[in-house]
Amino acid sequence: VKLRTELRRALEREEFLLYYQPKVELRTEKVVGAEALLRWNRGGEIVPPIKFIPLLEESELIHEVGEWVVREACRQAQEWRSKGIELSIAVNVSPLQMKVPLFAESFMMLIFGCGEGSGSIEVEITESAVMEDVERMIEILKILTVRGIRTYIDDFGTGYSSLAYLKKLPVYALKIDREFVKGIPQDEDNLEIVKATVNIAKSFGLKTVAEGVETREQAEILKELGCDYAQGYYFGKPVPPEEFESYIR
Ligand code: G
Ligand code: G
Ligand code: MN
Ligand code: NA
Repeated sequence: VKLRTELRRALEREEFLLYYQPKVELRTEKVVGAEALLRWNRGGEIVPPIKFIPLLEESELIHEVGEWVVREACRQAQEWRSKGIELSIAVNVSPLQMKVPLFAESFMMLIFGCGEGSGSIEVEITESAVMEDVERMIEILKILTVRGIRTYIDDFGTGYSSLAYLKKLPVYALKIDREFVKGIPQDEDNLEIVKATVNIAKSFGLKTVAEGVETREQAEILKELGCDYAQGYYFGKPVPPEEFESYIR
């Protein structure tokens, strides 16, 4: 209603912005990438995505905003590269965006149109989005993978994928939902879930990213379990690009 009109204006007035959260390689403790997370600067108040992404999705604006996210991530990757900061940037893609015919082809054209080769932009798709239409998602993921885009299954463990599909999914990595990382190592159930997920991923040749890592102890344990990457407040919260840059330096 009113908020919807405001959101359309927000796009025109360039009130959307991307925050960045570091992704760390556990083995080396190096920041290898960043996840781009959408925010809305509504007259100085920073609005989180849960407050407006559902509205963008209802109003079809998600397509335009989704394109803006990719172009902005490309621009940021180029700016950072020119400053000697080499990072991959992962963007989140709504299941509605992927329902558009030729999504993968359009996505690649968008990136190349920004003068960005593949390799620096990555894609995150939630497990539940994948499970909505597995066969189509496999085709999309195949195209992105062949073109050199690393793809991630987000919120893994919450979306009921079957092992049969997991074997067929052409993705780079599973992002273990932070619900399962919470409370480890004291939470033994979660610890077992994380262990099992890392091992299943390994047997299918997939990398793993642990989300929601909040302590040094958790980072150490995940590394010992063979988890490849981690994100979470222990390494860094999502922050505006300038802050991310000073964090990297
Ligand atoms: O930044 P925060 O942790 O509040 O993000 C909450 C959720 O919002 C994330 O899990 C992510 O799935 C979603 N989200 C963040 N940015 C984007 C975006 O650019 N596009 C889409 N579709 N979802 C996003
Ligand atoms: O679902 P997705 O992973 O895309 O969204 C990330 C969300 O999780 C963001 O809203 C971010 O603020 C939040 N987040 C990231 N790291 C942590 C963490 O270590 N602890 C908690 N509680 N939330 C986190
Ligand atoms: Mn994500
Ligand atoms: Na998540």
